[in-house]
Amino acid sequence: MPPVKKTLGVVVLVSIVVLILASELWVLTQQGREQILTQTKTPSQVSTTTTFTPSTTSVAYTTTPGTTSSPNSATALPVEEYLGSGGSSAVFNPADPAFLSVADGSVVVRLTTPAGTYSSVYVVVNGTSIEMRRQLKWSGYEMWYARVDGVGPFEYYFVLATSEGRRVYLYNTTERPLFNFDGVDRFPQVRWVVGSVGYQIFPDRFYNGDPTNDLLANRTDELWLNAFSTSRPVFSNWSDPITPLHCCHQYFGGDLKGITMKLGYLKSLGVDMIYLNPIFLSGSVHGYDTYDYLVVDPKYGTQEDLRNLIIRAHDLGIRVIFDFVPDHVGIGFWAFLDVYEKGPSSKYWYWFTIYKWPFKLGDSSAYRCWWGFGSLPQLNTTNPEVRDYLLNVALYWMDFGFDGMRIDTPTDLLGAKDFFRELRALVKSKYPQAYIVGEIWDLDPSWLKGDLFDSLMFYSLGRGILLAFSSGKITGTQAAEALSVFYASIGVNVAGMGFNVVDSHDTSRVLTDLGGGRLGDKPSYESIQRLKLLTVLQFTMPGMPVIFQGDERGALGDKNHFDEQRYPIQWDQLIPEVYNHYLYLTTLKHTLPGLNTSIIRVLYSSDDLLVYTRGYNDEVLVIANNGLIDHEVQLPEGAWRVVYPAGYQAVVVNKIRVSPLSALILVKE
Ligand SMILES: [Ca+2]
Repeated sequence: MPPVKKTLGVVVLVSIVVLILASELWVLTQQGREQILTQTKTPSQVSTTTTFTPSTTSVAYTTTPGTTSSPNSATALPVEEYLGSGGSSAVFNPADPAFLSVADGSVVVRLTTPAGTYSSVYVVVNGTSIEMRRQLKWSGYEMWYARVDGVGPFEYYFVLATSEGRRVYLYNTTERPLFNFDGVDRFPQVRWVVGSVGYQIFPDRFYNGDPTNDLLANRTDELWLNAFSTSRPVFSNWSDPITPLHCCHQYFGGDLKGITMKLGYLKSLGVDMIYLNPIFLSGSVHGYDTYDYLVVDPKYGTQEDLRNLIIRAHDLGIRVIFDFVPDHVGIGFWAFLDVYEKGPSSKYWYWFTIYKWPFKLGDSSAYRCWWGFGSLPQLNTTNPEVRDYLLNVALYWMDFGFDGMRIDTPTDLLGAKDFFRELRALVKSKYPQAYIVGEIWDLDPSWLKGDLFDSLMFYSLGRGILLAFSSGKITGTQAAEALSVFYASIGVNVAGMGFNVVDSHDTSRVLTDLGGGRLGDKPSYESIQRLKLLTVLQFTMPGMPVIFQGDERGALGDKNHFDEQRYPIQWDQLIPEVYNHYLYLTTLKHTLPGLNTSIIRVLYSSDDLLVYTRGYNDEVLVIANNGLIDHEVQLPEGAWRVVYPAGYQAVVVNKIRVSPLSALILVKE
């Protein structure tokens, strides 16, 4: 998107909102007595920036006296006592993927309880007790998970045990005391994402593989059409200085051939997926002002160039997703020009919302546009013709060979959720492993329930939590709490599909955010240490770390200075320490089995420390220190091998020291 539009918003820190769930929570005693366990005051996983609310249609834990005996009581734990009303509350809603999803090939069941109330929690599956593991903890609540092998129908209920030996049984309904999973995965995970490393490419600024197309942008640049602009596009050599038009109309000549030529570089870096900023005919450097959705922009090459890029990438095992911009177009969009010329007699009149005609191109008062920018007329996506057109565009490019799409500003669309529900159904029916990511900056789990997106661009994680911790703006304890809220709010399946960005074309580069300076500066030792800390976290979160082009080379760029972060990659400049660090992280991501799962457990935190494990058996342990002094950390039981920093390779037990502004990655021996 154009740079003007983005603000990170109020990111992350977390406040817990207690909401009242409509249903009541009941418990069935072994004698068949009916007791109100609690009027559920439901813990909800809500940050100040999410719109998450627990479903009010969740299961009511009711039962009728005498209708059934306690199922499986013989195989469950012995019942010693039952909690009466006012004892405690637990939250479970099997219709919400946050509580039940299929991840990494198994069903993951999760339950939220008040923190510290229960010493152990079991899910009893077809008569067999599986101990649940404490996964996350935040503001008085904790979340437990259990993995049920395979994906098939099963019946289950929960047993919650206190340290004094009391037991609480959690059942479904009066008529059907057992919960039932029917074996149908309604939100299948796009499994290839889980172990992948992503890379974002901003085509004009990546690599110039074909100088013959460099000036073609001159024919279509929006400034020639816009009656409200006197500027003209600028064409620059690869290392020329930034001009005030840098963000959007200063062209450097990068193209699709250039990307193809650099596929070897990307492969050796360990990239598994490329996200391409818009490549279709448009009037700007960024391409979010589409002129034709079905034409590859000549300044980037031909359709054959694109086909060649995708084929070559696939040959190397690299997937490619495109940037889909359904909300708005450019003033050079053919249907919009038809309206501009013909007025109400245009058959595309109702593709837009026109306030007055005739109008001048670029007049934001004449038609509905995106965030008031006259260069970006908004499409009327409540018009079925427009919807069909856009859906066919998405399918066209999927048929062409793309592996998924990143969707621009989805929340701004008219009739947004209806549109994206339709889009998902259409795309997934033909391409079940297509990856669909929405550009939503705050964590809004309502988009992640299985009917809309597989992931959001998780700025809320990468910048809201990880960058905030690495830059010292929040403590380890605040980070642990925020991470817990984040991962409690979304399904484990979604966590594994996370599109985990720490920066992009729309933000400053993280090395700049971490004190490394602006374009052309030499980043300080401390800023590089902080970058390493941040990226260890980014690469060891569930999901796919996505590198913004050049971050792996130590590039700098301040968004507030004409979007410096978009400056062309200077291929003769590289900070080896940074590049080698990224290279090592992609290797770890590919080789440590724990990082190829969707599960995280937050273990411990303090002012400076954040400690968590990855994998269903805690195969990987990460210890991060954002403080300026070193700390001794108690290790979980067993022997641990240090795999980061590289070359360390010691096996340690009991305790380990972690240096200031650094992280350790250990694997279970
Ligand atoms: Ca070129």
